[in-house]
Amino acid sequence: MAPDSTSTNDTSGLNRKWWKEAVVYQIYPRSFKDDNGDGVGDLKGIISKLDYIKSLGIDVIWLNPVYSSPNGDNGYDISDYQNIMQQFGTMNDFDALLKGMHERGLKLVMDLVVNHSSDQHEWFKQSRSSRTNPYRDYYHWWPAEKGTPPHRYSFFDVNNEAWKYDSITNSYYLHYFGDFQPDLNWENPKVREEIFNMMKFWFDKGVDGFRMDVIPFISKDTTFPPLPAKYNGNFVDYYAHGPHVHDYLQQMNKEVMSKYDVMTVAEGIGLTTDDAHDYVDDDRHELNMLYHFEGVSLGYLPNQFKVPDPNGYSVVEFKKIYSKWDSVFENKGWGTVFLGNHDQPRMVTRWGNDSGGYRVLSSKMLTTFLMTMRATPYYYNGDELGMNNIKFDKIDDYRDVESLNMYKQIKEKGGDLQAFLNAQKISARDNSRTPFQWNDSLNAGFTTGAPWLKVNPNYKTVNVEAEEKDSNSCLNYFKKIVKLRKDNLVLVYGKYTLLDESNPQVYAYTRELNGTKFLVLLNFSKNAAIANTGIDLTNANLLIDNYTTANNTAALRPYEAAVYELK
Ligand code: TEU
Repeated sequence: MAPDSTSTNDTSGLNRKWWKEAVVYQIYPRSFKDDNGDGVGDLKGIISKLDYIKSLGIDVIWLNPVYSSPNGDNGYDISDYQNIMQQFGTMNDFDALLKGMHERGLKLVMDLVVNHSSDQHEWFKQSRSSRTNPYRDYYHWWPAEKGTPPHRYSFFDVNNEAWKYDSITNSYYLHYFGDFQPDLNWENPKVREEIFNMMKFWFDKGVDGFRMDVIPFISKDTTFPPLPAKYNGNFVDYYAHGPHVHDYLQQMNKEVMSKYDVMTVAEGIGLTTDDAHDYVDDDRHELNMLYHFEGVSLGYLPNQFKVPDPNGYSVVEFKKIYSKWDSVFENKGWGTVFLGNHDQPRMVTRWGNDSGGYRVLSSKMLTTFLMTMRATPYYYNGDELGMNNIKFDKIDDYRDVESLNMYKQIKEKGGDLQAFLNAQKISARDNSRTPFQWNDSLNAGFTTGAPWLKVNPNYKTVNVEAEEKDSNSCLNYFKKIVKLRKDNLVLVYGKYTLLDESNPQVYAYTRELNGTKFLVLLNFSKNAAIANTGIDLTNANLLIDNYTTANNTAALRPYEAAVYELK
């Protein structure tokens, strides 16, 4: 297909693009469906469920990494970028998966993890072997005779130290994540060339895009100056978003993306609204979209590791953040919206209410939010079932390197382990990584073996088979609202206007396009609430409501979500 072609004949003035109109559905392959009974999801498993995926009405699938990996961080530590992880299958399986998706009109977006590789990658094995090895400059090394390198924070290191001493060459190497995930040196043109060729390999196979892992981290100040005394923990300033990030992305676009009709989305860690346009505006020739962390960071206590505020989060703040990010792209660029992914807890637990009988209602309410914003929605597998956090009691149940190493760190420092475990019940990544719930048989129909991570015991009732039969299920609601979005361009491109800004319970907004006007009312609380929009709803046309009975008033029931067309 021609580069930059649109999905439509664009006479609308909307700058229409297929990736703006798409609903992206994220599949976590490790937990989706296990075909061979080893307890780990695989590509054949996904192939066996393609009809289910198609039935959702979504257009694009983002697949977490499936490349060869020792799995220190579930595939985010890649040892061969052009091969498939053994546990997941073979390249033939991959080709069959891509074919099966394309036959169904589904597009496939892969994960691009190029800030770091695995320490088992051949490049790193060579690099660490001697100071004169041709691969030495593929990574960041600090010779020990220069003294201890200036501190850099590492996400998954037990001591949060990103420099690791390697005795083979008496040097330290840099790892912003686990010590098994050495950072690649993007300053080296050979590294960039290798990565661009690898991207072409996948695009030539027909892959439709990349989600780019921690992409603002690829450029760093490689003189690694000591952190200033005033350092406030802002990654963007000292760790990432370095002097060449835009040069590298422009080079990548020119040499790779510009030659294909594909979509790209940055994991925009640390990026603010001030940075956004430089990454995604058409005339920058870099990426198409980014997803920011401002929304999902709300409601955690400051300066602590993902500890939820006991008072919950402020709905007024929530509205402010999403409205601000909408306005950034009012005239240029394009946004994204998400509430869950493999790094986040389950959406309904974190942003809705998974207790007191509110799981289904609040889950549908959040889905309504995601499907009615002016941004491409990224929807995480299992959220369409209203899956919630498993909330492990013991550290032994966790598999995630982030949780395990943070536990070790707190233990070594003599910190409060119980408080950590309590917080993890809300915020740990493994909450969203539990096996997908297909039916009420053994292990939720995910595997016939021993699942790599425990299955949420609520699978007996929360599962695809049961929800397909229930017209009021989360699943059927999801299909309905996806269709509503796909059928109404106003939900994609229409102007967004926030109403009743200071209402602490209700999120209300209109969407408008060419004379069509929709009103979205969302009660984010378990109490009844009034939406003070000043709009008379008597004659409004109710398009969807998460309660079975229509309402047509400003009075909202607990976690009610309603979308109206205004006459
Ligand atoms: O995530 C980067 C990242 O920001 C996370 O480490 C995040 O900060 C953390 O989950 C918050 O607790 C990406 C991937 O999405 C993640 O799965 C990987 O572990 C990480 O990069 C390293 O590749």
